[in-house]
Amino acid sequence: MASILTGRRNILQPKVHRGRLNAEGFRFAIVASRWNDFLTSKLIDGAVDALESHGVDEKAVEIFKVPGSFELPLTSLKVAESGEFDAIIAIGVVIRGETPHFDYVAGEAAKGIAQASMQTGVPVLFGVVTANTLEQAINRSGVNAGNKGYEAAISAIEIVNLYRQIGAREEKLKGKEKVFPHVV
Ligand code: INI
Repeated sequence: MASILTGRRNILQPKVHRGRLNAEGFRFAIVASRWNDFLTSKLIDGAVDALESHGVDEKAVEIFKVPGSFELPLTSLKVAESGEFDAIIAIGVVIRGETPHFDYVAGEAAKGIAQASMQTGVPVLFGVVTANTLEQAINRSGVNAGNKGYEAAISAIEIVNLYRQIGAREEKLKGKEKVFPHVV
């Protein structure tokens, strides 16, 4: 790491924890909205491509379809609560230009997906395209370049590996004295 003061390499080199990109042995669920299906199907393809190319086992991926992005949070919560999956990739497309209630649908999807994750401890990745125009949505759905489903799946792989590492550290620390609480 470089110092922002001197530009030289810091003497202090903290240990960095980062999840590897290996999907082998993990189980993933994709919860996908059917609204704007011509785009969400591309996002699903992107997510499946990412998982496949990073070694996910056959039969370790399942897809749950919902009518719209508004239904993503509760479905993701239920799937997370099943305890069958290491991570969930929530997929949807919400377009402002075509959605008078864009803010409600997009806002609730984002808030609810985060809540599902926090409530269960199962990572739920945000693979929802929120765009002002159809053109923007197309550009983020891998029809031309870039695919939010692919990106969310890569993040899912990284984060399950990181949590596995954190879990392994916790196991190792069991019985050892921790640095907190500071007040006795
Ligand atoms: N759902 C979406 O995923 N994207 C949209 O752009 C959208 N629009 O345009 O309204 C949308 N609406 C449906 C919504 O998510 C629910 O399925 C519906 O309101 C029933 O609860």
